[in-house]
Amino acid sequence: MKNLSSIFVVPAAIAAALLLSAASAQKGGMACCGGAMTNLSPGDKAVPAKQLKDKQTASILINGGYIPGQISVKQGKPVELTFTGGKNLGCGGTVVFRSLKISKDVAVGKSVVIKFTPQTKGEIPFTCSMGMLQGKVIVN
Ligand SMILES: [Cu+2]
Repeated sequence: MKNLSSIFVVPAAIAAALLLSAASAQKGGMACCGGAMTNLSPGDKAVPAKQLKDKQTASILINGGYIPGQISVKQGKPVELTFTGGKNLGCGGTVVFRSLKISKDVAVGKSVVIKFTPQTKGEIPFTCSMGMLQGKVIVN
């Protein structure tokens, strides 16, 4: 029986590895997020940050992607983004704003707040540690 089970397990592992490498090759990136991630792109709708008196805030769930994947903010006003780790966090547990030199870790069920003040209009991308999960802050 021991021999029989190993005969079945090995081909299954090879098939899974082939599927994973094929999926990552299609996206042209590294396999840091594995096959579990479903929402790798930021989507096409920006959600406006909540405007408070002296800051603007938004909450983003990391669960197979960023939900929402795009947040619009106003130039020159402090931004506070709360990232929360969902069950399907994967390597999304590190949030990187490369252009702002910000990198913070978050665990499943926990939150981390990232603060900055956008000085120029345009887009500020954020990613997972290896750049597969992508989101952006749009500064208006
Ligand atoms: Cu990743």
